[in-house]
Amino acid sequence: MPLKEIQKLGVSRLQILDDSGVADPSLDPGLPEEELLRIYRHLCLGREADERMLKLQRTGRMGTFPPCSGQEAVSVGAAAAISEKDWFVGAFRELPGRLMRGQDLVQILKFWAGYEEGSSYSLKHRNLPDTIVISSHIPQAVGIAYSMKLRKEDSVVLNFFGDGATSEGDFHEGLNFAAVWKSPVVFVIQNNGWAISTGREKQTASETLAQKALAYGMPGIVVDGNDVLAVYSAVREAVERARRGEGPTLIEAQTYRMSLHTTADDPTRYRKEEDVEEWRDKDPLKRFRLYLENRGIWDESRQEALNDEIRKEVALAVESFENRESVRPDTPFDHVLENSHPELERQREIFLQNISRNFPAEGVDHA
Ligand SMILES: Cc1ncc(C[n+]2csc(CCOP(=O)(O)OP(=O)(O)O)c2C)c(N)n1
Repeated sequence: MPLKEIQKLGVSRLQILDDSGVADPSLDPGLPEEELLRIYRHLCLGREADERMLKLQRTGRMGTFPPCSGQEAVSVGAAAAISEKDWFVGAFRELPGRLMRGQDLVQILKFWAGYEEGSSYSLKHRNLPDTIVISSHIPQAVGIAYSMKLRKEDSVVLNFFGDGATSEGDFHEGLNFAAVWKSPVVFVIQNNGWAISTGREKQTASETLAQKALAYGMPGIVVDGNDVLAVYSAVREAVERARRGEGPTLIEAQTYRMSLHTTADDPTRYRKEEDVEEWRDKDPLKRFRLYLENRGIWDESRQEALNDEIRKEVALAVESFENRESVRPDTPFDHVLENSHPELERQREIFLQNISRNFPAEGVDHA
């Protein structure tokens, strides 16, 4: 009996802007000028904040953090494609998108400096905090999306994670349920080529990460992750699909981690400088700036004005962060459960005693 092909599985790749910033006219999403400039502003703001945080960490004024330089177009393009009623469930390399979603930079600085206040925030903007435990937020994103569906809210969840996260159990469980429940969620893989020092090809034999979608019964697409218009368009289409009740989509945004995994990492131990150089020419900021210039809505003087404005904005946030009131070291105990608990209070007491014993000079205020 002859073999009959019963399924055709295809994965496409979307790119709209070429390296010189020229858009394919048949694919250009035709965004209004104001929105194009808002997108560019957040790409630049994200870069400035990221570079500033690296300097703060290097001078001992902030804790370990994961830089996102080079990956700005993914979270900004995706954030531009959702609205205020939608949820933003990021991992930890979405700083520019978080800023676009109205998250306060001072709070982000506190988070990476290890202050509990950095994690305790209202869900007014519908952004969830950074997640360090890889892929643990995927089932949560699916749960939020499913609850939106049950409540008949017209809201979609945008969920980011790295290429390494697609090898974790939570990814598979999350995607499986999302598809079965037709949850309105858009999964965006920030495929930056590396999971710390593990290269993409060492952790999965899949030719693309987007093809993993097909196993779960949802569409998967690859986009050029350094092309902000391509990311925007792919997410926009997936969001519209989700709003129509047609369920989730998996988007693989191909980008590159130009910087360190975290400030505790030394990438020269495991990757070639030539690879990094090759990607430098594909800088998402450079490419989008050329696009704006080609359209006649950007020039050097506007760039200088923007640089000035952004530098001031970031400097103000840093100043406010550095002038913060000191916080009680036991604040994490306030947030473990909704209400306090005798065992938790006992542990809090032991913790405070240990601090007093080990750091008497700090003069910890137990009040
Ligand atoms: C469950 C879990 N396992 C291991 C780690 C340690 N860890 C931190 S980041 C990282 C790599 C993540 O790679 P990827 O998902 O590609 O995201 P990227 O860091 O490249 O943005 C690992 C293994 C962790 N945080 N959580």
